[in-house]
Amino acid sequence: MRVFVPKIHGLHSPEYEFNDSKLIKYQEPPDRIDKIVERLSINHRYIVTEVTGKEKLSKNGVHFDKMIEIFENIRTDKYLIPDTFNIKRIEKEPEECSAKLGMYLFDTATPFGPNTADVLRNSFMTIKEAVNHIKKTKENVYVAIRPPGHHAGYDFFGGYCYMNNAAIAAVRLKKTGKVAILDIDYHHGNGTQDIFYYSDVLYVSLHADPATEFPYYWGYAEESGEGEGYGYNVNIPLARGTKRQDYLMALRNALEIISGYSPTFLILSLGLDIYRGDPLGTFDIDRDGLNEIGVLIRVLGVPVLIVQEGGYAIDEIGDNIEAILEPFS
Ligand code: OKP
Ligand code: ZN
Repeated sequence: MRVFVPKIHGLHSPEYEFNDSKLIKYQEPPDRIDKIVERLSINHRYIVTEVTGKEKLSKNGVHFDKMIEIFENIRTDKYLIPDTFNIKRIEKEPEECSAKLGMYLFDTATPFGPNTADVLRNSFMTIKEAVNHIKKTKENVYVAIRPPGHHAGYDFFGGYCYMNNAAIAAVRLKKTGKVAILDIDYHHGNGTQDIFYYSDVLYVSLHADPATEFPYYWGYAEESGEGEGYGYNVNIPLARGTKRQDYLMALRNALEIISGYSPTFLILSLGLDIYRGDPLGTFDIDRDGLNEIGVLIRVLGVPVLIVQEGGYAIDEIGDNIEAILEPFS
């Protein structure tokens, strides 16, 4: 299987995030992806391509222009964590960079640094190359990318995410067929849901119940989509501590819905934070469980674009990625 990696992702590397009323070490560091790439590079089933190119963010096809313009124009010598949020959503732009970011940011875990915009430009190019490859070959592709994307909506960002990698791919793939997105990250993909809420791109998410887990204000089962999108948003919230067998049962239901939609392409938002040893998750899914998840999804027989989202058990991330990708490779 082909693997695409944004070459300069490591230039986005905040030191801290503000979490649970404390300043803590940033939980989404470069070695997440470095460890994955290191492992797949020595496995003959994978051909790893580092993407060096960059693409202007304005052509992303998904996000609100004003938010993207702010990303393009931030000038800073340190990682900014805004302290004020635009909950009234006024459109006037303040002068201070931190306050500009606060217009669209929804949490305190998403610092914006000197090279963040450049890394996003490189991410965008990487997504485009992966999309071109799957379009041309109809073969499964894996994008080993960070920062992740599924919490970035049309006009908001947060949860370590700035731009929605999976959504950017979906919009492009939609030009040649029907697209479904399956999100198995531990956290609800509120950004992806938001972007496709009014459209018939099918979004199905298995995630921890928002009543107890981030992102708290999205991800309930009654959020079904609206207008053209009605019925095409499917949330399956699961209790903290959900065990492998219960998870797999819920996954079979999710796959039944996807199979009924007959997509031309499937995008898999892959969060390895469903693994039992993950510091941010609580699900009880072991490494064999990850492999079984891969097997069940693979059985759909649809070409899959796999996009990396979360996964913070860094010492085990190499073993975990191999376990889940093996059926697709
Ligand atoms: C990103 B992805 C909870 C704070 C949560 C952000 C978590 C982002 C997860 N009190 N902080 O979905 O893996
Ligand atoms: Zn997550």
